[in-house]
Amino acid sequence: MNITENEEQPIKLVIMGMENAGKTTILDVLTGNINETPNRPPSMNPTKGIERSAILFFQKETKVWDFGGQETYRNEYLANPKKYFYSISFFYYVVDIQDYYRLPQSVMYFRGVFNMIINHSPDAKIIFLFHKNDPDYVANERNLKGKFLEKIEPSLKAANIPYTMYDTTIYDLSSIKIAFGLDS
Ligand SMILES: Nc1nc2c(ncn2[C@@H]2O[C@H](COP(=O)(O)OP(=O)(O)OP(=O)(O)O)[C@@H](O)[C@H]2O)c(=O)[nH]1
Ligand SMILES: [Mg+2]
Repeated sequence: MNITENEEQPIKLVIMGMENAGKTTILDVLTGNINETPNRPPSMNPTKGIERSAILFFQKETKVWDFGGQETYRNEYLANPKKYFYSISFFYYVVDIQDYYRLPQSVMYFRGVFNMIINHSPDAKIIFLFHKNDPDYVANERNLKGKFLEKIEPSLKAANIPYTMYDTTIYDLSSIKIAFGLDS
């Protein structure tokens, strides 16, 4: 795809990760649905399938695809990659760093979607959000961020794919905005 074609199409930004990781909450911060620091995690419903919306991202009209992370949906995406993984410019992968039990599944899910990205959107920019990095969360010896990276970095390096990462929490809205290039 050349640059001209690219500019004519709206940018496609995808956000994926396990169920309950915080994807929809993160998008609510970007759209202003959440505009002040909450006292406790807001009550959210699991996303059914994919929810599409639009945001301004680096001053450009951008289509956002919020991929609900429950198991049946995850299986569906991986079984039908051509339907979901085309023309992605930005691929955000959210890891809940407080969710010890889902970490191995999150590693597996990332591996699955990473293969699809390589095949269908090899130019996608990959961004990890290590989310629920709450101020009162004591990063104990479990170090889920380190464990996740240890498992997936070899594949990223072998494929020579660049990536960036951010630590985010709803208790610091700017941590989320910065990860999407908005304010400071
Ligand atoms: N402690 C904490 N909880 C959070 C944070 N962000 C989101 N949550 C909570 O995490 C839960 C799940 O949030 P959602 O945004 O619905 O998660 P999701 O990734 O969209 O889940 P699916 O739609 O099922 O894939 C909700 O109870 C949120 O309030 C955070 O930074 N810290
Ligand atoms: Mg959701």
